[in-house]
Amino acid sequence: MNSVQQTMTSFDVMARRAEFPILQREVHGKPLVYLDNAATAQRPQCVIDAVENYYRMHNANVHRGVHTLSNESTDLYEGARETLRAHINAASVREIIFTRGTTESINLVAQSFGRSQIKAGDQILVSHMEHHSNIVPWQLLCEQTGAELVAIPIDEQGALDLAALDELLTERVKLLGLVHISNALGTINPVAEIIAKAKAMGITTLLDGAQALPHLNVDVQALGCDFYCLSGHKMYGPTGIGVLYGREALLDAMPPWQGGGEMIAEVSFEHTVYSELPAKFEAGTPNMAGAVGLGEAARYLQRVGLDQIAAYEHELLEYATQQLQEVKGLRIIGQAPNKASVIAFVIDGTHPHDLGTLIDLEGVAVRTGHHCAMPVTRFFKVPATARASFALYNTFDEVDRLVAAVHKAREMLL
Ligand code: C6P
Repeated sequence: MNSVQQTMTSFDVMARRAEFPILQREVHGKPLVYLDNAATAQRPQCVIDAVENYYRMHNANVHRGVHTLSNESTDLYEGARETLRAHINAASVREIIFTRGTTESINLVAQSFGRSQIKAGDQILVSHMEHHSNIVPWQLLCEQTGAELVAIPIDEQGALDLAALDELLTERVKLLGLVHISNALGTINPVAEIIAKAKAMGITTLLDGAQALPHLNVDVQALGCDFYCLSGHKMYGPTGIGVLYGREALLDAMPPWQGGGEMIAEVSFEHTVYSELPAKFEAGTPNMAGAVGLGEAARYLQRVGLDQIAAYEHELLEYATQQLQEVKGLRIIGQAPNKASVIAFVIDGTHPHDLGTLIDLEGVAVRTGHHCAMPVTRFFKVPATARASFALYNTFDEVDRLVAAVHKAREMLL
């Protein structure tokens, strides 16, 4: 570990590492360096235990039985909802809808809110740095309604063009959908400020928080957004579970998206009465174990402390940025002043996929590709990037391993 950096932080990264069993494994005979956290983070033992314990001791369908296991399962599931409510400071558990993840949360808003509120001629404003999950659901809605999708430009650093945004915020915009932290660039957008402007114009706002939850304290009431979407697996929780936060008045007025069990109060062939929130938007047997694991992940983040995590990851980001910039011909894609711990890069004369394959041989996992944000790679005129994304368990030694692997790969390829 770099001794200067070591003295800068009091964050006990070795204690954190011990909580993640997968970090003990080797890849290609070398200790694993996992730097693909933006794609999915690893799970701590407490989350694995919570899921296992749920299946071993409490598994039963929720809200359906009078028997003991069903009641226990319901209590655990609803307890997780309360944990998530508190974690993002929503006003009520009625505002926390369990979904499969960010993608499903955005699709729910597009199809339920969008189809009932957005019409031909309206505009939906997103940004040029969105993940496909915050582009394609709106394109589908535009095809269905005749609305128009408009993108806020970005600049060469990978920051939003705020002057252009001001011009684009017109009466025609009915919904603004913005990524909180970009997965492809690492940019942290000034979302509170932007939401305030949109709100003043009566525009409904949605934030894609998939990458924000593992790095930041998120307070949906302080942000003032109408909808906030997150994925469990990016914040050390299970896959297949996430949350849609929506302001209660909006969710109440929205029609159900999917029909089925548990989202109804009464059904006959003539007429169906829908359940109250949040059940109205949770058709079918939910992912109970996933919700329990996600609740535990939120508690884990609170125990470690998101402010401490953010400060430590910022040190890692600065060190890695400085070290990678020493590599000849390496260009970092995304150099906005306010960034989370994501570094996307290309090296002149090499293809990112070849780089990624050679880096893997050194036991270091990075993602290569367009990261489901093709407008970004197109904007920077690159076919793809290699992306190292850091989590609370990564170390300065691991940054050194990454940099050594990049140097070696470059020499082999050129
Ligand atoms: N980004 C990445 O490697 P889901 O798949 O629904 O959990 O999350 C989708 C999603 C939405 N928005 C942002 C900003 C994201 O980063 C992601 C997932 C992963 O960058 C997988 S493509």
